Amino acid sequence: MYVSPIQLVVECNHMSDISTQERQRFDRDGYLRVSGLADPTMLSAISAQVSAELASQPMELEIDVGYPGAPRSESDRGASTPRRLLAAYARDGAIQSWAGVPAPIISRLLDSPTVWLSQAHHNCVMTKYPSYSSDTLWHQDIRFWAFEPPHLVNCWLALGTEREENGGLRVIPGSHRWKLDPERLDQGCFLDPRHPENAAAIDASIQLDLEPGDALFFHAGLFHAATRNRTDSVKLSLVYSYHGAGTRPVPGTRSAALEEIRFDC
Ligand SMILES: O=C(O)CCC(=O)C(=O)O
Repeated sequence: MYVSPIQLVVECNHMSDISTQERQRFDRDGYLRVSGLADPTMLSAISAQVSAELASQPMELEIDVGYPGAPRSESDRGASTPRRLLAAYARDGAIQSWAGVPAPIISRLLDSPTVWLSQAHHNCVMTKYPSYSSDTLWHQDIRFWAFEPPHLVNCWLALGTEREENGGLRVIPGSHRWKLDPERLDQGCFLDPRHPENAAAIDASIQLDLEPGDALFFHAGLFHAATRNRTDSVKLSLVYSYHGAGTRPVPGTRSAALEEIRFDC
């Protein structure tokens, strides 16, 4: 059941903004990197809270996603490796306060004075541990979400350095604008890399390196992928998803199951 979110209205943090050129680049490419959006004080507060909660429920495990490289069964080594700390916004503290910082940028990207944070999707700290992490194949986040129209933007905050070797994100620029032939997808709705059009698009993909405190905004329809973490340190990223006033979760679906948080920008 969709619960009216009216009582959860939060003021935007007006310190963050983007230029017209950045907005145009986002429309064209489907992503925008904003360096140092989390200042050092905010970043260390978020990182301290995340470190303190690394073992706290609710969480999703690598074994639950079952991606290539993940432990297969509960008796496998690494079976208890976390993949995501869930319900991030409800964890309060710095993790929650952060949600207001990207909101004015989302407002500009979606051309909507009000923006809504979905607690039903992402709303998590992505954890990527050495040894037992997995590969995320090429996908659009929106594939299993139900919003009309399906315009959402993720804000991915890097708590540490993100590179190819620790499983940082790759994207296919402009793929959020594709009119996609369903034959290009496999049964899990991942891009089938054997399809010639997909192979060419994957060749043109780019790695998005991030520094601690950088925020990556990307459209939920943008194809992205990431490998497992081949370093010795865990990679941590705080991820929220937002939509504007013209988009609503479809009643009766998982996307409408949790209250949304409204930001007036
Ligand atoms: O960190 C990764 O492997 C990518 C995660 C991702 O794209 C997702 O959960 O939608």
